Amino acid sequence: MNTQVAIIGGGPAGLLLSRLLQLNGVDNVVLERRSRDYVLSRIRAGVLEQGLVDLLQEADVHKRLKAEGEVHAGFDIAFHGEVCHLDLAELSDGKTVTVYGQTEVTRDLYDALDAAEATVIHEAENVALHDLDTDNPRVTFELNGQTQQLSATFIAGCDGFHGPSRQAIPASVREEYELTYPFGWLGILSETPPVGEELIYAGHESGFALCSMRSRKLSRYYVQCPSDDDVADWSDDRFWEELKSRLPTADANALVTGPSIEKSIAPLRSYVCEPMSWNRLFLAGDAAHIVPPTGAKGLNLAASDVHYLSRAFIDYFNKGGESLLRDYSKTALSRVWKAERFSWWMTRLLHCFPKQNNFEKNLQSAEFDYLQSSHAAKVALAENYVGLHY
Ligand code: RFL
Ligand code: PHB
Repeated sequence: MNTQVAIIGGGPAGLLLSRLLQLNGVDNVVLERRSRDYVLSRIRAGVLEQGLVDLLQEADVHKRLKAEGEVHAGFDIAFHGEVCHLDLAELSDGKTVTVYGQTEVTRDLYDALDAAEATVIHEAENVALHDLDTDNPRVTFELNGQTQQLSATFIAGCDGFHGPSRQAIPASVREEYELTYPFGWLGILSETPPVGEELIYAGHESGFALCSMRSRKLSRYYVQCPSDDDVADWSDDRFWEELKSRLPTADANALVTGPSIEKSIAPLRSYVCEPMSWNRLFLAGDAAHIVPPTGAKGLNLAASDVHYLSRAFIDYFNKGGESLLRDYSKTALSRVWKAERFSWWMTRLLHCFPKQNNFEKNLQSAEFDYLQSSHAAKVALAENYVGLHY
């Protein structure tokens, strides 16, 4: 098999890249390790920046998003019971975010790719990258027990944090920057109406909590927990009790509880790999970087990478331009580091750090007081939350 761009990974980054390339006449093949049902069963992000919404419109996969997605013009940050409202629209010249599940974005992309008869190969096992520093890079994989080969002009590594693409950059070239946090997020999905119209991020002495949603009937809630906690130890009752104890009283009283339909623990990590490209290989999304979910930036960063990378491939194949590909890593990393900074800042503001001393606790309180009292601080938060321009 031969193609112009071999895309490893059929998550949101890989599928969106495939769709944008296909609409611009660039031939590509997606290789995904999992089944489609498995990919569509993963509950992940929920908050889309306007930049991603625009990109989904460009990819012509926006109709359901426009009909079912909820535009949010603000959210609350609570700290030890005090509430600060962020009017995103007022603070950022009318910009907003859209609440629409990553699972639905993925489903819409699959539907569009199917309709266009794009090649997405599922359950491709033992994917391996070869000859990246030659003009003829290749990917080998196993499908139904048979070894197959895909030759391409370029390879796009969109295979998430645990995929093989990043590892194909020699260790002598790769710089890795990493912070791990001594806690995770326990998340549940429940068929209950959300506690309010907008998201609530809450910092509390026993830990962070987040009230989010997928629709008017489906809620998504998170509580900070020790990273080695076992999800089996968290009954629904224990979860609801913990969540309530961390929310401002009015929100705790308004909370509608019910059985969870999904429950999982995600570790928190900040990570960047530099460079994001090496010879014929280009990384995008979680394959190159991870942010803690506090700022809702992971999926949105995957989207901005795909924006830069799709333009670079299209320019190369349709006009012979090489400069966008050459500059891809530098261009993408400049936005990545700003999102890393913001996600780290919001995580530090709202979480309980086990070894935090009183000085650090007072700094956290001062940070929240400053946010509450300063228009400039609110503008800075809003500018980052709605997403920096790309
Ligand atoms: P993905 O989604 O991990 O997709 C990578 C795909 O590659 C496949 N793969 C392979 N394929 C072939 N061969 C191999 N050897 C392979 N190894 C892996 C995988 O099966 C998968 O299908 O990465 P991508 O596309 O870069 O997308 C990134 C986003 O998924 C991620 O950043 C977000 O979900 C992060 N995130 C959030 N981001 C936001 O922008 N807003 C949010 O509100 C938000 N909330 C979240 C989140 C992530 C969370 N977790 C679970 C860490 C909330 C949570 C709880
Ligand atoms: C979610 O709805 O899953 C969600 C929302 C906001 C975040 C993280 C996750 O910051």
